[in-house]
Amino acid sequence: MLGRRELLGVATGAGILAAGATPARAWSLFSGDKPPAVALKPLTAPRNAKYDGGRPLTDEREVTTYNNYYEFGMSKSVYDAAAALKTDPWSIELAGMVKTPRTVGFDDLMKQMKLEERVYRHRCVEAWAMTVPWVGFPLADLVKLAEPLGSATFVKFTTLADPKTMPGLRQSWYPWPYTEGLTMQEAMNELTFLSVGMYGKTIPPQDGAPIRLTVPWKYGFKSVKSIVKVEFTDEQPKTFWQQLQDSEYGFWANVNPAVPHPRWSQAEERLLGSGESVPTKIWNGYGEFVASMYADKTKERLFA
Ligand SMILES: Nc1nc2c(c(=O)[nH]1)N[C@H]1C(S)=C(S)[C@@H](COP(=O)(O)O)O[C@H]1N2
Ligand SMILES: [Mo]
Repeated sequence: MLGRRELLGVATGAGILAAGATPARAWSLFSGDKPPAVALKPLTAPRNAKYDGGRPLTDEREVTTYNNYYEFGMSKSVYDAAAALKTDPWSIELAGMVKTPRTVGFDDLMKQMKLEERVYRHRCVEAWAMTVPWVGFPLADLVKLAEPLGSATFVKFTTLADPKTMPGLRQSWYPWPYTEGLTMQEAMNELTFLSVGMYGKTIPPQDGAPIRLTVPWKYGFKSVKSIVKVEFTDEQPKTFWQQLQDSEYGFWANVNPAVPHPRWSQAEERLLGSGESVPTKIWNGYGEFVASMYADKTKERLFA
């Protein structure tokens, strides 16, 4: 048996680490076949005009047919495989340093949250970008519901890991389940959003149904999909991508065009759909909302 580290070496050598795969590739892989008909429900909410994508919306078809969702495979065409994701019933565990650990049903949660629509830009570490109208609610509202203890300083998120429906879990060198984390301060930031819909409908499986994080000033891998657990802790969580390759995909992962990925430039990004290249902005252009959170973190590797 190869050790985990050696297996990882093999995986990297073969270019399997997709967040690290070469960004030069076809931008629209949609070949004209119809994506599978997963029943999506209409889900609309008043648009909050404070958050303006600043770019034309990306075509819905591009957003729903060009994905990163490793649990369903390493390619961008996972929409077919992801149709197997079972989202009903769904529940989320509120765990760790909270007043009362408990599990909340997704439908029950939806009754308690006030939904709004926000258009956000998304910047993948692989240097592609999209602009999406999300429907959801601030993560801060869920944090309030969870009643964390004052001593909690981080929030850890976990994606469903179901070997029956997720063929990617057979790639045993990946540290499943997919996890991500934020500081409590980041979690309470007004931009930090939990999305339950997009383009006026519930989120399709491949984009992270039924509920995903949306943190637009960070590289896309921070936006963890299909969340089953939200855990409060006083230790910085070790994330999925950090466990794979901390030097390339760190905890902070804030967007910065001046800090190249070890294997490619982050100066520009390619817009899904048009394929146009545009300059990347620091904090993905959201500095007015988030930069102040990092003013005192001068010793941290904030941008990769
Ligand atoms: N559970 C899980 N969440 C995930 C990923 C993943 O593979 N698994 N990929 C991440 C990456 S790298 C990106 S860019 C976005 C992509 O979201 P999209 O497919 O909806 O565009 O999801 C993020 N969340
Ligand atoms: Mo990504």
